[in-house]
Amino acid sequence: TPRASTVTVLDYGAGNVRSLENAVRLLGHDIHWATTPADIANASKLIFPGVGSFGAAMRNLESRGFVDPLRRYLDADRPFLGICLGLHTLFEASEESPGVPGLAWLPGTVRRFKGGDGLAVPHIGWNVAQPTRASPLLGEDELQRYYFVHSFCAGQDVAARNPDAVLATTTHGEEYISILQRGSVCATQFHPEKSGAAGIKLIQNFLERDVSVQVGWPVPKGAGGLAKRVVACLDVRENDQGDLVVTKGDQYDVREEDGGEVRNLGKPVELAKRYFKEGADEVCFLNITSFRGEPVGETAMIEVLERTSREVFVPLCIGGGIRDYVDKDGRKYSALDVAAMYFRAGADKVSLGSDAVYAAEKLLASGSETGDGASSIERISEVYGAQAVVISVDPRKVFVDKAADTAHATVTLDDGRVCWYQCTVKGGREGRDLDVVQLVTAAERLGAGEVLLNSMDEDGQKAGYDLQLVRLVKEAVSIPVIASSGAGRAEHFTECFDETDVQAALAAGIFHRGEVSIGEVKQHMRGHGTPVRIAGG
Ligand code: 1PR
Repeated sequence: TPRASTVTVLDYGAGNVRSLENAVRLLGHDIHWATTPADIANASKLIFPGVGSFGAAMRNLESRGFVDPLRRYLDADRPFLGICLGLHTLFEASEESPGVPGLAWLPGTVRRFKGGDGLAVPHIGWNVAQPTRASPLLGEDELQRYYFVHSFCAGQDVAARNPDAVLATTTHGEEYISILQRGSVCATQFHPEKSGAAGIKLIQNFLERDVSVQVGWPVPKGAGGLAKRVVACLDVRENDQGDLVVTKGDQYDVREEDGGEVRNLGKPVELAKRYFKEGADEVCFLNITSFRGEPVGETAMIEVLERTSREVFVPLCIGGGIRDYVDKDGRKYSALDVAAMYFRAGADKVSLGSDAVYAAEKLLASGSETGDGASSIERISEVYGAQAVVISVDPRKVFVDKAADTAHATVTLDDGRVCWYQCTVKGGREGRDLDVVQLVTAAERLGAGEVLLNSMDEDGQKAGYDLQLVRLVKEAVSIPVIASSGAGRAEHFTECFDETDVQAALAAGIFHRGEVSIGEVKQHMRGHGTPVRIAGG
């Protein structure tokens, strides 16, 4: 029987549970992985971090004989914390997997976000959970922002049928249940293990308190809505001595003047930790020379992820080298195998650069609206969900005399010149006959959940984001877009958020060189009235 300080976790191997494990261990508790129905019956505290799809989660519970013991556990009002799908499965059904019955501990059906009106779905990012009452689960804290990533929610109809179980609601176009609690059974739509100090606190409250006790603390109130995210990006590669370093290019050239040494701006794990402490909403690692080597041989990147996820409790994205390949011994790896390895190591999302370009080209050549299921975007998205698949776009301007000279989508710059944005592969080394709009729309159709939009022209220039490029891409898709390349001052972030609808802005050089800190960017955003998450307050 697990000790009191041991929490039992239901895992079925689909996605990143490492961060949850790391959060529990950070708090000084042990984890017991449930493998048999008896493990559930014997648990003193149970966490169900649902990942994947509703149908897959329920099938998995069925096949392990977990459904009845779980229902008995819930009916006995024993301490339970469901996360994300772990909240959805408490209901009768979900539109995500029609016909699949849930645990039906509460009545209602989980539905897809209505979307529309420029509302990005999936709902990705830091949003406010507005409590409806006080609970030891939340403590006496101020209103908090937590990290959400989902396309389905328990909406108002479900809330109306279960008023006593709604502990907090969040709004993304519509209001829905973001924290559920009845007695000792709790569930969050967001990921507390990815929600910085606020999320760790919630997990601690669940583990160390009797959350079913009635308390009369004041209930905080405030404005909700999705915060604009500030993302720190670390371009990682080996230097000439063979050490993994964070480097930074000038229009993608990462060597010192005249082809000298690879610029070294620090160690990946140390920098990621610093950015987490400063309040980064997300950390992105790009393995920028992976196309040269064998991705599965890149054990150093895996170690970086494993070490980072022990101390950094915000979403981690990794890109570079996620594609099918054959190693020197003739062994085949799929892009899905490579991605799976990174998810196991602590990544929440993977980003695809070159491979997304090839997949888009293939889709366009086929003349079909939908893919054949074979591309890396489709396969990873099917198993891990669209929100786990980012495409990283590396465009550069190609000038033409007039728009009619090219079949590609063009923009007219302030100086009157006309250009289109050409997609490149292999870290910008090779241009393709594909423009950014073609790439992002095809990738969205294939199942990508987010766009990381770089600019080869603006990279490292510190002159601000290419707002025309950002608008062009943002208007072409409904998935979230992260603007990247060119940030030189805090004002560039607010300018980008004012003038485009992007959900996030990323920077690298200014953070690495300490010219502007993430804290300064966020204070500036707050002063400017841009919705922002200020870590710890
Ligand atoms: O093609 O799937 O193997 O992925 C390769 C990945 O590596 C892509 O995501 C590609 O963007 C990235 N990459 C390849 N070469 C470089 C390079 O710089 N030589 N880096 C590179 C991309 C751009 C951003 C940078 C922003 C912000 N670097 O990551 O952080 O431009 O910089 P700034 O704030 O300093 O202006 P695959």
